[in-house]
Formats: sequence, structure tokens, C-alpha cells
Amino acid sequence: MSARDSVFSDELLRALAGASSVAVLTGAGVSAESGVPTFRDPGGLWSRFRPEELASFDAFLNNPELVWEWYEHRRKVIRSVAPNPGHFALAEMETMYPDFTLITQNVDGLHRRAGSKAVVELHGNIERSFCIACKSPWSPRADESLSGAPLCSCGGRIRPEVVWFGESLPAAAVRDAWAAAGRCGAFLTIGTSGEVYPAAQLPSVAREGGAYVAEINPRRSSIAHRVHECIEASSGVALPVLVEQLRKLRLSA
Ligand code: BV8
Repeated sequence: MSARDSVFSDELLRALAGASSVAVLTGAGVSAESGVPTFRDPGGLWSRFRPEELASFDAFLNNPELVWEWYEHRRKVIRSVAPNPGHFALAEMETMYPDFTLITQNVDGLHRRAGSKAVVELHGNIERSFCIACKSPWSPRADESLSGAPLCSCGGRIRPEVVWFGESLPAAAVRDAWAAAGRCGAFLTIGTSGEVYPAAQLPSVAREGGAYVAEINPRRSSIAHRVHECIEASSGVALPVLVEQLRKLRLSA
């Protein structure tokens, strides 16, 4: 069903039009229409590997070459794609509120490339790397032709600055995300299966804080039962329609 047919409920439009504070949680589904494979959809990233095989510190120590190459492959994919209308709609939505927070599980940086500024990266960013020994940030020298998993000048191994399974999320990101969810009047959870914690707790945090919570996802997620409303549509179609309706509502207010 295209979102042009899908009707956003009056409750959602009222909550969004009347809110001064809005928070959004995004997952891999928001980047799907840019051509970045999701994790758990058929053919997704995890369908060929088990998460523990790749996205964990032990996996990295056991096979740094495989894990590093997997992230290099994903960086190449991300650099070859562009933000899609869903990303741009969220960047425009941010300009409509005095307090807007975009909390993302995605490590692809596409929200910022689309112009979003108030972005909280819960799981880090694939374009940043650091040394596991001396913790120094690391990036390849322009003239450096990388083959295999790089080493720091101190001899330590270089890893991507992403949060692996079993690793804690960045404290500042958790602080900002939970605060934004707790104070917002409307919360959207978009393009996430709701399988990964603690990020999947955020819609409940928002609901318990009094927010109206809606999900945008072609398929109901594992946390659909925790939201007020499920809009079964893709984010690249639904979000531009939602923002257009919001713009009209706020102009007429
Ligand atoms: C931690 C980064 C403390 C690297 C990733 C309870 C509390 C705390 C922890 C846990 C807990 N229960 C279990 C845990 C452990 C674990 C966990 O959640 N396991 C799960 C699998 C059960 N959590 C952790 O380990 C976290 N750490 O809590 O630290 C701690 C310490 C020690 C011991 C215990 C706890 C760290 C989690 C972060 C892991 N890192 N990635 C990398 O990217 O390589 S996870 C990975 O999954 C990505 O970050 C991804 O963003 C995230 C969530 O996936 P989604 O984004 O939702 O993507 P998915 O493919 O699943 O779904 C896509 C959705 O999009 C689908 O619903 C689809 O229908 C929809 N879609 C498709 N197309 C579209 C669309 N939607 C809209 N439009 C479209 N066009």
C-alpha cells in the first residue's frame, strides 16, 4: 500500500502538530531504499553470517581480517549510495520543532548526509575507527593502500567505532536518547525490527513518558504491540507524505 493511500490517524497528526518536542528512532529499514541491505530481512546482512560471527569483539580478535573486510565492504556500499526521501524528510522534520532528536541504530551516517543535525548514533559510525590498544582515532592515510586489517603505529589492532554485541552503548548517546524519548510528546520508531536492545526499549520509554508512539515499517516489528499505531508503509514513501501533511497543519494552525 503506498503511503498516499495510507491515512495517518488524527491522533498521530494532532500529537505531531501539537508537540514541541519530538523524538525518532531509526533502524536499518530507513537506509534500505538507499540500497543499504538491512540485517534481518531476507538476504540481509545477517542472513549470510550470524551476528556473533562478525559483530562482536571476540569475532574480531578471532578473525580480524574477516571482520575488517566485512566492514570495508559495507563502507564501500555506503559510499556508493545516497540518502533517500525518508532521510531528507526527517532532516526537514527537524527544522519544524524547537526540540527534535533523531536517535539512530544505523552506523552508515546517511542521516547526517541528508542534513539531519540532532543525530544520536546509538551504535557508533562505520566511518570512524580506533586502536584497541591506545584508543587513538585512526583513519587510513590518503596514500595508504590498505590490504587486510590495519595496525596502529603503536602496534595495536584497528577496529571500527561501532558497538558490537556484548558491548555497552556510548554513555553520552544513551543519556541523550533516553532523555529525548522521556520528554517528547510524539515518538516515531521507523525501519527497525525492534530485535536489538537496549535501543528497542526506547518506544516504551517514550510511551511511559506520555508520548504518542507510532511505528513506520512495511512489516509489524517485534515491538509493534508497544506502540499506539502502526503505519505499514516504507519510510521513503510515508515520511515525505507525513512531513507534507504536518507542514500544511502547522501553516493552518
Ligand atoms: C548492550 C552495530 C550492555 C555494528 C549492532 C537487553 C538489554 C541489553 C542488552 C541485551 C538485552 N537483550 C539482549 C541483549 C544483548 C544484545 C541484543 O540486543 N541481542 C539481540 C540480538 C537479542 N544487545 C547488545 O549486546 C547491546 N549491548 O546492551 O550492552 C550489555 C553488555 C554485555 C552483556 C549484555 C548487555 C549492543 C547492541 C548493538 C549491536 N550492534 N550493529 C554493525 O552495524 O555492524 S546491531 C544491528 O542491529 C544494527 O545496529 C542495527 O541497526 C540493529 C537493529 O537492527 P535494525 O536496524 O532493526 O535492522 P533489521 O534488519 O533488524 O530490521 C530492519 C527493519 O526495517 C525490518 O523491520 C524491516 O521490516 C524494516 N524495513 C525494511 N525496509 C523498510 C523498512 N522499514 C521502513 N522502510 C523500508 N523501506
